[in-house]
Amino acid sequence: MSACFLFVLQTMNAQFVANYDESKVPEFDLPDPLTTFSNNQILTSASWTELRRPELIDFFESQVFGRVPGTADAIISEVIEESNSALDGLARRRQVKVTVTKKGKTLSYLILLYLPKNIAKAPVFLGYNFHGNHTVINDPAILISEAWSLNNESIGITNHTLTEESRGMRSGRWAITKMIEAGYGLATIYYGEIDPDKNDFTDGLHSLFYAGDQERPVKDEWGAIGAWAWALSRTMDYLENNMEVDKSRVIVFGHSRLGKAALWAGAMDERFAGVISNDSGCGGAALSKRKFGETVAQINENFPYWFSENFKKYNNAEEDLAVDQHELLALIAPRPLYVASAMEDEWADPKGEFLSAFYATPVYSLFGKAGIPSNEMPAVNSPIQNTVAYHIRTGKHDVTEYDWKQYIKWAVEQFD
Ligand code: GTR
Repeated sequence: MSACFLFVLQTMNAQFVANYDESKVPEFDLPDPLTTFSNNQILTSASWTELRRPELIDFFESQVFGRVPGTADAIISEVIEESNSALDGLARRRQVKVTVTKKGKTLSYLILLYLPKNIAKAPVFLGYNFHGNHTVINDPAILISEAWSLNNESIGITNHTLTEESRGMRSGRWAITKMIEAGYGLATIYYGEIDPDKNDFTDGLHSLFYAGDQERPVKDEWGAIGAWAWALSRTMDYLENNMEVDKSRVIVFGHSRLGKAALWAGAMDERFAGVISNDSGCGGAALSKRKFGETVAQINENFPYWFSENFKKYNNAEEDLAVDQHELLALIAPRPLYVASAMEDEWADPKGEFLSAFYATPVYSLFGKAGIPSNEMPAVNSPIQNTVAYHIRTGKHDVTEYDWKQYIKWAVEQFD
């Protein structure tokens, strides 16, 4: 075999090998959330809010998630289905169609809302689901979305189409009865209705916002995560005006890629009273500069449409990033924040998720709020529940009953 041929073969086979070895984590300088880009110390909560918070938002917008190019021309919402006796009489159910109009184009999505029956104004958890509202609980009244879906044969989704077969199949990820019993409601949306999770910018929300013959976002404009985050805020617009919801207690939740979207929405939009990141990993809670598990280059290669085009500048160049993800978390301060990891979810770098919450803590301290007290990870299944909360549980990348049990307990303590 010629040397040249061998080289080509080796290059083709040059596959990314994730680092899962703590001793191979590079030395890195973590930016100080309390030092501005022009090197000024932030000593008060007021100067955090006036100086540091805006420049960090600006950086995450232009370099990481991308900016939203403008506002919608109109947004209307209508209740298209409701019941005052859902889930065996425990809850009220509302299905609300939201229609966004921009430059004559429209995009509609459905919010599925369950509210505890005996509470006039309920706090709610708001979160996207991966495979349609009808998957979150076995309730025959839930409408099935016609939007494109990733296939998932384990829950009966083939041909990128949602069907009856997957009704209730993701109920294990949504402890709805437990939420209702604790006095909380749930608002959920199928994320594929906002932007289908594929490398195609001609569909979904982005396509409404193009100027002239634009066909994809420009370098500092939003990717899919930016679009998903934007629609969480539009859903907050709706919830704010819903008399059955306590708008001062809307907690945005998300798992994995949708955890990244929840963090970004919660960072930007201070109407979210709290934020929960479940296994959000790279581009979510995990520190990028550790390069442990999924890296910036990997995520941008596998999902080139999730972040802004600018974020690709940091592929294999995390040291050039003027921020790290602990500063995304810090943008949520002083509001309650829960970061959770799973033992077997090494790809998401549990330690990096934990340290990120730890390094966001000085900003919470500035507001007199308790964060993560030490850089020693807590034992498995032993949550730390302060204003900043963290747990690592046994098991895989998933949302489990254990996770919701902790979130509900913490929410009740923080918000009641
Ligand atoms: C993975 C991706 C992660 C995470 C995950 C998920 O393939 O690499 O960043 O977002 O998907 O959303 O389940």
